Amino acid sequence: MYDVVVIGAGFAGLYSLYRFSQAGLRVIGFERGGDVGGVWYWNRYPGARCDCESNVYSFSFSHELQQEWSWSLRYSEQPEILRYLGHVADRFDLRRHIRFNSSVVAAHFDENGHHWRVVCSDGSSVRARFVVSAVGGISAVQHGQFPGIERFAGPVYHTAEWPHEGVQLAGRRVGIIGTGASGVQCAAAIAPEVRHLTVFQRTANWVFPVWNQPTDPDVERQVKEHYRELSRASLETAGGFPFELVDTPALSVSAEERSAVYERAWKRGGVMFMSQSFGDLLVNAEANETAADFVRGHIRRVVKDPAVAERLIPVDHPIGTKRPPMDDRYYETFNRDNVTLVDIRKAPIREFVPHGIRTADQTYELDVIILATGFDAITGGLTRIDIRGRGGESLADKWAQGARSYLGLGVAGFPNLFTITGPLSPSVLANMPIAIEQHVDWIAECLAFMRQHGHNTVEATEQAEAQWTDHSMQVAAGTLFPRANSWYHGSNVPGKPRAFGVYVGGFGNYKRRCDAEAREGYPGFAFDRAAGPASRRRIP
Ligand code: N01
Repeated sequence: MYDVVVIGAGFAGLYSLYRFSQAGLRVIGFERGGDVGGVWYWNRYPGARCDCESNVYSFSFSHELQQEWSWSLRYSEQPEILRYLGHVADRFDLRRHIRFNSSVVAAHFDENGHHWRVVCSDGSSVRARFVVSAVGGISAVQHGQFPGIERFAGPVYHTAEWPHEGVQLAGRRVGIIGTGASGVQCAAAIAPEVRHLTVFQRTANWVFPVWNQPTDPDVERQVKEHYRELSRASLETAGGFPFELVDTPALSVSAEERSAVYERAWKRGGVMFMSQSFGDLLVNAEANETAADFVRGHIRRVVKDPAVAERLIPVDHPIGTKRPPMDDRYYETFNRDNVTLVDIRKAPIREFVPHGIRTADQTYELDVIILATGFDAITGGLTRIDIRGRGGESLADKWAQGARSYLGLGVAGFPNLFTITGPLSPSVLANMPIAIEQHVDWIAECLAFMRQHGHNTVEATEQAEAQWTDHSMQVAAGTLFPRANSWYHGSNVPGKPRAFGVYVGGFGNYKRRCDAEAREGYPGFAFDRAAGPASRRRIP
């Protein structure tokens, strides 16, 4: 019997295995990939790069690791991040805990024995007192369900299932479906080498530049000197980055000043465009419109064909309410003679045919098709596993009308199950490695508390779960996020109920809430609950 099963060996899985094994627990990790890396193992499409700055999109738990690793670029590309995670696994000897090429297909809680039985796709199983999900919020691939896909004569690749040996795209006619973060990066990267690129766009997105460049040695030196303070500061801020959001309202300054602020923030790039310009862009539609107007101007200036520029300008969602893709070359890509932008909102894809894609008004001849069609995000990684808690209740059934969770960490009725960066935690709206470390540390502390008090089981109470779920929905309802159709709500997955899946109240606030929960003896959790629906403890 293990103490802890960890599902997944990306950032979250690796740190879990490190932290729990250091605490003397018997751990085992299951990873469906052939090596560590998680999303960085799978998403090998050309142009795959992190949209957070490398020196903060990395672990902070080891000062030595921070000091010895050097990032070559301000925003790292996928191969370098994968090398980093491989280095972490080696440096802390974590691979010995992991079974690779092992997909967890089921986890059932045994109420009498107080343990989980975890089953893999090869039929093998283990028992463990705790299951810690490190499956990630953006790991369950969505292929888009296109009629006739099997009739297409050429290869079809999803960006998150990219062949490890690479793909020969030079000289070929390539179609790419999807203009989210993956599609945007991929399209910009492959356009110079393919014979022709056809971008099938259903929803135009606001794309921000990152101004990527080689790491400045002076910046690196300063960061390394101050890593401890930077990491500590990141735990307190709204985004999990070592800077606070600017809080000036956009309409409180003159139009000239506003333009100058946007210009400066645009030049800083990436998430800075919104977080370092004005504080009300995601809560005030009029303020948001001023930022949108700035980016519209940029698109119209860069894209030479005015009709194409208009097609690239989002019309259906406020800026920032869908995750903005980030790329330095995307808009310029549409000035190339070998690139065509197709509006499939106007003329939808009807079917794949042997030599291409037929839309409502035309057939596009293609040799290769790339699906950049995204993920069943936030919940899909968990609901695709047959997870059953008390009374055999299935997690997928419980979440059929939307995810319910206490702090995104625990689910009522599912004892001894923890979900790292789970639904209704800040997850994808925070700097992931920092958010992951905060969750894993919190779980490790909870397990130590249980050991100290002789508890066998822990689970979120129904009441705490209901309060947190309602609170998370209310916070989201006070923002502009509900005005977009996005994977934040599950609206990209046919049949998935629309429910906001992320806590948008800020990472720092969230962490303070988690700290209080632990400090007060876990009032929102029940320990050693007897079988039956009633929770023993109440949230004050
Ligand atoms: O997925 P997406 P993604 N027919 O869901 C379209 C992270 N990430 O892989 O908007 C036609 O954003 C869909 O259209 P619409 C990041 O958090 C991080 O790009 O639903 N089109 C959309 O354009 C990101 O947000 C990095 O109308 C269809 C696209 O496909 C998240 O992963 C890099 C369709 C999917 O966009 C997901 O990004 C890359 C259909 N049937 C990704 N189905 C970093 O830098 C879907 N689409 C860290």
